[in-house]
Amino acid sequence: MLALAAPPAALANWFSPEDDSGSPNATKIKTLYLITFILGMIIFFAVEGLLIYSLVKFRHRRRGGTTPAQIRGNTPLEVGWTLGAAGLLVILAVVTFIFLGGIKNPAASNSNGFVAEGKQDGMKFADDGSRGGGKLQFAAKDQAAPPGPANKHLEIRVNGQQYLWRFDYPGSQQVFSYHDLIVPTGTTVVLDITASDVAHSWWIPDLGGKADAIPGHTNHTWFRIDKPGSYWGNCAEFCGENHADMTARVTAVTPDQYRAWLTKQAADIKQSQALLSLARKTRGAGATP
Ligand SMILES: [Cu+2]
Repeated sequence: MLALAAPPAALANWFSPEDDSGSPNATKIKTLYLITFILGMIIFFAVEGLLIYSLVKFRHRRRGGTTPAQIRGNTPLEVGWTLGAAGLLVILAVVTFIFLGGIKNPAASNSNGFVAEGKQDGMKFADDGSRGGGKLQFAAKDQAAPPGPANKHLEIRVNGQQYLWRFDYPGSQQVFSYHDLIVPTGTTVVLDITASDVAHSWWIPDLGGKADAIPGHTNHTWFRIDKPGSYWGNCAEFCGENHADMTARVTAVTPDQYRAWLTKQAADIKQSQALLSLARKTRGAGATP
């Protein structure tokens, strides 16, 4: 009972994965989990119920009562539950493979999603090695590109580093952010995940499964948020003494707000770089960097 009280504190639901964002992969993970869970519960209650019923009904009575029939082996029953269990495994395997494609492969953006202006080859990250028939590194999942034109989805680079996440956004200007990832709603967001020091793991429970962030390799995952809101997660791979502080927040805003945020963030970055350069110059040559 105490263990059951713990899941909410671990950012999970009571007995199923979260999917509050409406991201198709998160929803499919939850549905697959529930199908498996319900099948398991049916078997659990059938077996335990029969066991408890038999224990009570055929218990030894001190006075009177006849000794119940003593049965040693029953071939039809034994064959039956062996085939039944095998059949159940086949059903679970088939259902899993039906859902797996939709969890792994990105869905298309919604019609009201973000459309980058004139986004073509120039806006793709140059060293993304695993997409479009390029080289495939062993830690990378061979994930299909989202359906639809290239300007209809967003490819964001995620870098795990002790102890924060950095996000690099595609576009003609340099835009990056730390800890907070801003994305447009209704748009398929593909993450190219890597790390620059030790192994980390990207995980926002509401947006789907985990993806390892491994130095020297790029892993991919994706999500599509249909509901504006903020979704929290933690680094899911112990990465050092401040691992617990390595949180991330994904905030979904409307495509218009996203466009406005991109412009402002680019301007803020430019301004802070200019101020830094000015500060260095006014400190004069020979000052500590
Ligand atoms: Cu970490």
